[in-house]
Amino acid sequence: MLIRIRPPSAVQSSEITPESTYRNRRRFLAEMGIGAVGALALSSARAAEAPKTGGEPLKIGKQSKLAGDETVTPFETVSTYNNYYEFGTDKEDPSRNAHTLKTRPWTLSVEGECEAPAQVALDDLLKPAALEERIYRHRCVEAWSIVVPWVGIPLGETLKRFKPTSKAKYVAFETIYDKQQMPEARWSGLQLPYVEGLRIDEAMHPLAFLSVGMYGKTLPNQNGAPLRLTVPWKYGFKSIKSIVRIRFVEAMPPTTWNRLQSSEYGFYSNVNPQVQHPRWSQRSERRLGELFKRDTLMFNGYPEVASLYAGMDLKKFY
Ligand SMILES: Nc1nc2c(c(=O)[nH]1)N[C@H]1C(S)=C(S)[C@@H](COP(=O)(O)O)O[C@H]1N2
Ligand SMILES: [Mo]
Repeated sequence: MLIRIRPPSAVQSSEITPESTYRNRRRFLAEMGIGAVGALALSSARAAEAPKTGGEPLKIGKQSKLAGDETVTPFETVSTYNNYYEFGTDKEDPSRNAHTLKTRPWTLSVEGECEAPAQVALDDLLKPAALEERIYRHRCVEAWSIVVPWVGIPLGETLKRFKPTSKAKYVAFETIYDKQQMPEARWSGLQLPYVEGLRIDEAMHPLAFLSVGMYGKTLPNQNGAPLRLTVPWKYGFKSIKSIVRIRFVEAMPPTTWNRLQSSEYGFYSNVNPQVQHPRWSQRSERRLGELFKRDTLMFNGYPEVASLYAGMDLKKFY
């Protein structure tokens, strides 16, 4: 998002040929109008370059369309245009590299200011609650947006099971960090593990969601398998991927992009067309797959969260 630190040796001549072949083949197929299915049938080599991960069907109890009539972005786009810096800084890197992440078994540690801290296996976290599908708009600070049918569980109800105390004013989240499984991470330019945070009332808001799947199936690794945060009224970087730790805390926790450049990335990071960013317009956005820009909406079109910020100067608390 901000910087790309890559030593010259990171681009080896051995990599250049397959990379350009890959791009050319994609462009060729796109120009021929051959869709994803045709492309895969045509070229098993391409499948090896862009591994598809995740993908076990999930049982869905309840469905909510929370993006109006807006068209769902194709799975092919959402699973190949990603930010997941631990697997590379180019949009196509995570879909090619994230297969090295081992997502089973997975344990989530819930700690800090709560009466019932626990280490929970992912399956146990999911058992009591029926899985929901929620179609949300999702906007990156880089001025692109997508509409995704996520599958998961409400964040607030899940957190309540661990009985946060009155000292729990914020919730801190942490991504797995394993250099062996994430060999590209050393070039990310980020201090890792990736961390994010919400104020407790934001985390308890019914729109805040923990996703375990999308498009009816378990998450591809590049989209944050096996468990990622989804907060649709905030910029994409708040939606931390592959979460291993959740901590209830009294003080505002650090967040990865704020640590890197606090003038550009605040703690709140609510989608707000009135607060400008030095490098990307926050007034409008391009929905991936669409030609014309759309106006960016306050709170990304989720005005029901406005009461969380009553009386706050959102230009100051960006
Ligand atoms: N661990 C981790 N989580 C992350 C990121 C990252 O680099 N590492 N990128 C963030 C950013 S900038 C965005 S826009 C979203 C992208 O989510 P998506 O790939 O599912 O669309 O993931 C967020 N979560
Ligand atoms: Mo982003």
